[in-house]
Amino acid sequence: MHNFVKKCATLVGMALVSIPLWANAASYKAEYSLSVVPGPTSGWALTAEYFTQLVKERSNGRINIKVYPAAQLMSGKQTSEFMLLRNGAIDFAMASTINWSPQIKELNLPALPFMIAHQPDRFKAMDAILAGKSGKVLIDAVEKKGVKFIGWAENGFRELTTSKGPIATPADLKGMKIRVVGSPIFIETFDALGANPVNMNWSEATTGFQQGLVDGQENPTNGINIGLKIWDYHKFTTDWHYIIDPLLLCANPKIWSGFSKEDQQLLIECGKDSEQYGKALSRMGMDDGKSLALLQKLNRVPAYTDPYAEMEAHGMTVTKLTPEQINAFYEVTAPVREKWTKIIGEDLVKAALEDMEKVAQ
Ligand code: X2X
Repeated sequence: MHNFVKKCATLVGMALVSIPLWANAASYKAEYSLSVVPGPTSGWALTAEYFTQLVKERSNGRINIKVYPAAQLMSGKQTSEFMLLRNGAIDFAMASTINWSPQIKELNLPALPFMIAHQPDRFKAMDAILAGKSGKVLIDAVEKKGVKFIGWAENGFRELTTSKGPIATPADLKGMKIRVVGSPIFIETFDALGANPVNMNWSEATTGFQQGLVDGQENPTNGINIGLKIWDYHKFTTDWHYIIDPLLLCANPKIWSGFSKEDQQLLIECGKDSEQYGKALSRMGMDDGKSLALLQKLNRVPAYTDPYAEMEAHGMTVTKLTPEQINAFYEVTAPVREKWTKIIGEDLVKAALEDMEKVAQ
């Protein structure tokens, strides 16, 4: 009898808990879209897939999000992603600060050439920005422009790959055609380096590499270059860490406010876990082993574990710049940092330098 009463009480309790969930689920979309610019083999798309899997599992299938890689939702035009998310044509995006920087000037901060590369530990410096005062300014700037910020992830530090090389000094880059994203700071940075920047959407870039329209490009090693088999086009890579693009996981505000408070919290928690996974994918083989250990724990280790050995095994020459060599690039790009510090906001750049200072030994 006692057991029977207990069972009834549990059933009643379950019903009480479940009713609001059913009520909410009824107003949810059967499927939400999530935009990603590069293709499905990128660390970025894998991070987005991981996020949607976590959300599906933890919501017991109530929230279904489908990843649309390869800039499908904006016909390849990556710098229009922000507007499409804001106006509701896209529900969620895991987006690069680079692609949104034409609309949100503060997002040029991590693209200030060699600013983070110049720090003693670039990963710690990036994390300090995201967790610090300057990160808060970035989030506020994004939200003020009309989308809901959920969390960070990482495409990675962008390294140079070229068909001619090796590149170890600014002089080596002279006159080389380098594909860049259509965001003005890139054109100015590569101009300052003496190169010949060519603005091209990522959707057309691989064909451009194949046809030799450009001599090089810049993208993260783990995040993009290895998945793309960049060695089919470029046999040289230079580790110069010149900028990084953190990824912003965001939602259209109407879509966001359609979720219950509990589900909003669930999405934020899934975002935090996918940030850890995405950063580990981006940093694997480049840190003290922490990233690989996390990927092993998650049982999600890529087919290779040493990115440099992987590239060399495919015939690439890897040039890892010393801090002194990076400094030469840092000096040449000083005018770009000066000009863009004014555009981004002097207070924001100062806050970022202070955030990074706190973790520099
Ligand atoms: O276009 C690029 O280089 C990429 C894929 O990294 C971005 O979307 C910023």
